[in-house]
Amino acid sequence: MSVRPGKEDKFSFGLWTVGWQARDPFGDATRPALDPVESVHRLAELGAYGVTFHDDDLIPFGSDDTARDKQIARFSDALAETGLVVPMVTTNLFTHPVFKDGAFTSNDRDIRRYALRKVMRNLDLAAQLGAQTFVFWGGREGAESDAAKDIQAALDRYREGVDLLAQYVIDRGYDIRFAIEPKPNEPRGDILLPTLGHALAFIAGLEHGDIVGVNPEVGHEQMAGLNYSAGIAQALWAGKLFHLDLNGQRGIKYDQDLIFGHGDLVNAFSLVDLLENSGYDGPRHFDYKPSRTEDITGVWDSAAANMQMYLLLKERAAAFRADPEVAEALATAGVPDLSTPTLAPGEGYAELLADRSAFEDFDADAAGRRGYGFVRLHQLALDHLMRAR
Ligand SMILES: [Mn+2]
Repeated sequence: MSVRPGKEDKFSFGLWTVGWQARDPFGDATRPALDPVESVHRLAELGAYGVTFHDDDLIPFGSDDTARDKQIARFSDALAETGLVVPMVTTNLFTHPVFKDGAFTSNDRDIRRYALRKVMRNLDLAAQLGAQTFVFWGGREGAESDAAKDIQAALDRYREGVDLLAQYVIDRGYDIRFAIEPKPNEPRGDILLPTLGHALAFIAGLEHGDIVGVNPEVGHEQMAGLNYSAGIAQALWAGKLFHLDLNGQRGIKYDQDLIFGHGDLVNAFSLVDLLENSGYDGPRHFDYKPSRTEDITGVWDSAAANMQMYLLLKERAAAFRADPEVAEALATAGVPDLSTPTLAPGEGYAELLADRSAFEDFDADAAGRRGYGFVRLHQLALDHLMRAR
């Protein structure tokens, strides 16, 4: 099959992904710095439609206004030349030592105020470049020891910060929505809003929660031992899937940031099957790291591999859904039946109580003997995934 991606596939990459110089806690950089302008051109050639960045990926921290404006102009020219768009922008609130105890939730009030100003400046840039999603990954919002952080106060400050920034976006008339990216740990020992579920609960308590959703990342949820595609389904159900970060992870360990599908392939299959049938029309954004062993050729090979994995899985998922035997297995499993409301139209608990067939005459033993055929259904999915059908 052809796996040549096109702009209609809506693949996007962070500048920090292909631009990662492969510095890790144990070793120095193995690759030279990449000019963001070159990344834009190479990603466009490979078939991506979008590029995303943290402020500091594009404009080195501490640049003066002249240098900042020049870099934004160079980047804008590259976007115009390639047709690449900027669907999402995010803020680096984690690299500089000032953020070592967090940004919105630092114990130091001056640092909290500085962080909000850094984000406001970056929101202006995001609006200027046409980004419609602004991601908040609070990697330093957390602690290593319980006594060091008053969690309830930290959540108050987190809410204060996000609501203030949302008010700023609303007052400026920016067409921007926020997406919170959960992660359980790394770099902090424990991070606030550690999972998708924590983030959804936090959003429900915001004043401006209507413009705040989530940006779940494959590896981050899997680092917590959670089922990513099931979490994405809940985010869709809540109307809160504003963006997502695709990559690969193998189990509960450090954040591997592997290529999409190079971790839990079966869950990646169910994710693509879900996304492609969900009506989600946002970017398919890759947040991965080219392995430290790769040279620059390997970097671009790895970028292409992410897109190839997605398109292969999309093709396999379509074949799965088109197979009449799968349709029959789904029916046997009762999957479509779950969409039928448990009560009939107009029924309430009084009618349910009056329905003897629901309880008094219900044969629980007979119903308990039913086989659902879930194993056969799952094997059919794996047959399609492995192209055995
Ligand atoms: Mn991410």
